[in-house]
Amino acid sequence: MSFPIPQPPTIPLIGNVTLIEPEAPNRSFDLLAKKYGEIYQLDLLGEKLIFVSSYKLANELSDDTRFEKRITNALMEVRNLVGDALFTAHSDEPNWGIAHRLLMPAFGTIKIKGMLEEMRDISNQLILKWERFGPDTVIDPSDDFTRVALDTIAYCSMSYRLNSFYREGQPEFAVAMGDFLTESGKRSTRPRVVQAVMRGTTAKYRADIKFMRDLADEIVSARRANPIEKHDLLDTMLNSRDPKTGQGMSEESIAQTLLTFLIAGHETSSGMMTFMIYYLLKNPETLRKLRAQVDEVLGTRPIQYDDFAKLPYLIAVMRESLRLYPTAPGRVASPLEDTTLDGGKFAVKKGDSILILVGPMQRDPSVWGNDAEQFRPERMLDFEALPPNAWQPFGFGARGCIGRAFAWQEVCLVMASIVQRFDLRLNDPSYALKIKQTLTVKPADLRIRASVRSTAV
Ligand code: MNH
Repeated sequence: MSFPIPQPPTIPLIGNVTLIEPEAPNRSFDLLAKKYGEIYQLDLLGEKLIFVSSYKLANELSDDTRFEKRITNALMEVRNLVGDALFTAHSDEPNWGIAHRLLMPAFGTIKIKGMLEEMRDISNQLILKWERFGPDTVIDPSDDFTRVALDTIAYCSMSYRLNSFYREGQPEFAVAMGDFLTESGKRSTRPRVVQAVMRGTTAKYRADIKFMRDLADEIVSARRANPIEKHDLLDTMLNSRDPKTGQGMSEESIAQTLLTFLIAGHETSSGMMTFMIYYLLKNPETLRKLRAQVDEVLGTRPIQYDDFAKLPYLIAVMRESLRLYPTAPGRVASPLEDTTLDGGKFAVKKGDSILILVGPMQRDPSVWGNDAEQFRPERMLDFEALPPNAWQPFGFGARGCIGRAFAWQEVCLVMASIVQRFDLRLNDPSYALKIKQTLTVKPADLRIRASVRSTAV
């Protein structure tokens, strides 16, 4: 006997769409999970979307013999820029397999280790900027982490300098990208009739797409014409072949994949670092312990690759931040056949979209205990003891994050360097966490001050 999946009352034609805050859909989804429980469904403009927020159900959905990733809503719109490149590919699109097999080795730990000095080049730009600003300047960490993340991925993947630290405001490219992602999200919740009359918005959306595509095409063709010595990701894409089919990637596909790295690799990492700053400043004891470890391992010398493994408390802080706020807050699993969840309790159909709310899932008290809502990095020190799929901020299986080792090294480097170098404080000690959502989530309006440590060892 299966139970109906709970659903709030609907309005004809538009369904449940009025329940969703357009500026912060995930907050609405999370609140609805509190009200309707571990599984509920919504009708969003005629499309059914099922939401899951318990560990038990999310773990069951983490089985790629029964479920596959499905591209819905905002990700469908992101295809307007990047088509079938890795992140937004439908599971059966051949370009996904080609790019995946060709690029997996290039994102392995050895290759990422080789990018450390390039990452440091960018990280040092942030450190220098904060040093020169001194304690009297109010810093927007989210803004500077976005500069770091975007410049790092552009420099490491295609040896291209965005030079975001050398400009007033964000570079034109970063603005176009941010506007494009925000608008992609909004388009996916907008009725067609409304969309049709928003000509100005659509024209701007098209112009942003063209601007970014032109830049990516230019970078690819310039490299084709003038090869360089370095084996960066762009070089891998231009010159390797898929071991299975023997096919290379087309120039269009390469340009779309470069843009995908920029999309997938900047807000997620920058949001993560911003959450870490927030949690460290709200938990002085954690910051004190972290700094003690950083001082002990590094002293005043620059961090090296081998140091990462000697900083388990930093890793624990990273994991705990991503547990409470996974910056990519959801992923969609879709049944390969009609099936049931929880031993026959809920019936779901082939092709249904089931959105896993990763934040609520990673706060499930059945896994994390009664203090699940609290920031406590100590719980991550025994990471291997966690049940399978309980911590899943990088997604699952073959469609999980390809850039995980990249992001991990980048965040370790930047955060260790900051803690080593600066005393930090909140500009407004009473700051209360507010979330800003685009495709990803991050703290809104967080401001800090940084002074070079007087007590540095
Ligand atoms: Mn990343 C997929 C989270 C950093 C490139 N990434 C995913 C998914 C999650 C994710 C979750 C799966 C999404 C889904 O199922 O729909 N990614 C993160 C987080 C960080 C991150 C939390 C940083 C913190 N990602 C990066 C970086 C890069 C990158 C850095 C690039 C250098 N991610 C990708 C790509 C995919 C992806 C590409 C798509 C993989 C695929 O479908 O084959």
